[in-house]
Amino acid sequence: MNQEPGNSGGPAIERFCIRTVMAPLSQPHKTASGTIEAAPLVLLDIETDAGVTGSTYVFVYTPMALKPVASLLGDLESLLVGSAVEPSVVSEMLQAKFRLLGNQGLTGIAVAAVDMALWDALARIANLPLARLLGAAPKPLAVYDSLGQMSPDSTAAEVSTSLRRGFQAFKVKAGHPNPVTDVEVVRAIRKEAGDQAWVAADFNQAFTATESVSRMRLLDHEGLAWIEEPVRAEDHAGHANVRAAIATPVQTGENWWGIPDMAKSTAAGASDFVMPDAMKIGGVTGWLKAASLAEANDLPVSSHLFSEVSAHLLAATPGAHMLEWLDVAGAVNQTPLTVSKGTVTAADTPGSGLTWDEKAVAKYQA
Ligand code: SMN
Ligand code: MG
Repeated sequence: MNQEPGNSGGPAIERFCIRTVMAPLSQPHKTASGTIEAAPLVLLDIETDAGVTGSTYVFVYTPMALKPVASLLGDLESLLVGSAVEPSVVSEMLQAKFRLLGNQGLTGIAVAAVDMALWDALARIANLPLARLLGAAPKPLAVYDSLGQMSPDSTAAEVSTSLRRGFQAFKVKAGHPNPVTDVEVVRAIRKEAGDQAWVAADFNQAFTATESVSRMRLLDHEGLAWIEEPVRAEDHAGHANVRAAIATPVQTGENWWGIPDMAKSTAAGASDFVMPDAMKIGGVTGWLKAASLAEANDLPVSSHLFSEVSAHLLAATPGAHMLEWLDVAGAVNQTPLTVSKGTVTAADTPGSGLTWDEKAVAKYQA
């Protein structure tokens, strides 16, 4: 029997504030499966009767998804006003409501947005950083700079800048038309950052298992920390086949819609590492379930995008591995993470690391 969010006498939801922005990126982010020119974000603030507001954002990949997600959140507001600030219960109830439609895509995004905003509200009501609310504490986390698909020379220039900012680890979007370019890019990073630099690569689902294995014949001896999404995200057997055929560890998870997808992937032995996306996995509530499943399968856990909340989540995750830095919300967040000696640490302040720059939000309103 699914719980309905009651009014347990604790804080309750009063209203939503929903805004859509196109947040500029430091540069367009090119992948083997498409380019992100700017970050389409839906900002969600949930005001509670405790006088505290929980904030989050969701990254919706394409401007076409901004209005539908905002509209869906508007409908959820009508449903949730007066409900208790109980994100686990609210997420379960909403997922039950979307059972027939499915909790993937726009519905999954909307439910995750509500979940992350409610957890932020809970942390602020408790006057705790989210990591402490989850039973841990902010701590230094290994971080990598997530670079787009560029030429070897452009990549080297980016790495040079990144090194000055304190990064010591780098991921590149591989899958260049000429496979040799992938090798040249990795070697350009090593030339700039040192032979022992941590380097990963991402195929972004662009190839068949056969094509991936063939490409990895060139990359497999470059000491990559991982090759990410070598085949379509939902092709768990394909991931496992590539994993069996190459020496480089396989990484995947950013496109799992909730725990069911993760369970299929781990059951298939699809990867050596996992990287749930805080939004697609189901917000904080989904992440906590994913962290448990990863621990049960002895799989190191990294994050995907959503660096602010991920810095809290990884601090509370056994087997935390790497935090991805791709600053999609930097243009509208006044309290960004800072990188120091290859690590980031969430601020020991209430919430999950977001304070809107209202002038910027207005400037970039979509
Ligand atoms: C990625 C995908 C889509 C948008 C930005 C980044 C990439 C990653 O797969 O792992 O960061
Ligand atoms: Mg990726």
